[in-house]
Amino acid sequence: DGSKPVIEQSSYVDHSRPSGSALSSHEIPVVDLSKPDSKSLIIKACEECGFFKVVNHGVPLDSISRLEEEAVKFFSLPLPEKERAGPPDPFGYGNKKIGCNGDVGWVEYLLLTIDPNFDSDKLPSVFNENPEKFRSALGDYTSAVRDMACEILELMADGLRIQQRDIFSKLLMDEQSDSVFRLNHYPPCPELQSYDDRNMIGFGEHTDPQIISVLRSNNTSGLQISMKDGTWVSVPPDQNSFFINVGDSLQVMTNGRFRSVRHRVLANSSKSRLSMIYFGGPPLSEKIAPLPCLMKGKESLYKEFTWFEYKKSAYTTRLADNRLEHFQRV
Ligand code: GA4
Repeated sequence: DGSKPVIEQSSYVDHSRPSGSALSSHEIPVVDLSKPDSKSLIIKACEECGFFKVVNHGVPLDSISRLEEEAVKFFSLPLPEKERAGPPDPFGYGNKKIGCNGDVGWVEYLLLTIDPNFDSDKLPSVFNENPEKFRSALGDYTSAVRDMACEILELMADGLRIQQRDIFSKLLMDEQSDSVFRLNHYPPCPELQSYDDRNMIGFGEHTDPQIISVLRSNNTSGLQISMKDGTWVSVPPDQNSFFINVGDSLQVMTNGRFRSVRHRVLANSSKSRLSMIYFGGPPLSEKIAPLPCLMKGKESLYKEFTWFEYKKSAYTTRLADNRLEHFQRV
């Protein structure tokens, strides 16, 4: 039918003015990975924002565009075909429903594992014409992005004066690492134009449970982050850069020194937004607790838990809930 969603790729100027304070990009910390000051800028950004933009990231542009092309192709399929790849339990296609506790958004998505040992027969058989092409684009992209995430995590460890440089990155490199990958497609929401309330939710506010998240989107706005004082700041889109989120697990490991950032995505009235996010998580059996070398006589703010326990508890919550509350010492 004629209602196939059209996804804009990489090549237009975004004139939309999303709601939320229209602050310019200098509010968002920017880290140039090729500069020697990147380490201190990363620490500052993680403490103040829990969020920053990365330029000169070293991820081959070709690996980004190949995966983007596959994602565009997938989301352009007729709905019944996409639905054959669902529901996302835990991997597969989802539409509007997020998680299983009643959250909804103006979004469709694919949740995927990046574990190469995962039996691909258990994966949705959507990429029927050329599953290999999709798998290889996904594999190339996720390994390049994981390497960049590890470089950043090592700069963090260094910047925090932790002896063991790979204390965080080794968790992502572990064969058992519980990392996931997500492709989100936010179709244009035409009804928005007729309302003054331009706050239609694409993806509701939340923090990411993992250690670190690496996001790349096309040139459509929508992403907002919550500052310490609770104000929402719109993140100007930049298809050539990556955005890093501190996750709940890293907040715990730094005993609250780094901030797990609340963020959300607002729907756009005219442009399609496509984002790809790598969520770097530890092995399920990993104990998540403040690193002793960061405590310096201070008390732990958190009860000890494994990533498995945290994840299990997370899946009983609503998107906007404070998932760490349950693990805080009082
Ligand atoms: C938020 C971060 C990742 O997208 C995700 C999400 C997960 C899901 O979509 O299934 C959750 C959400 C996320 C946190 C709370 C639970 C689980 C939906 C939800 C309501 C894949 C993740 O790991 O946690």
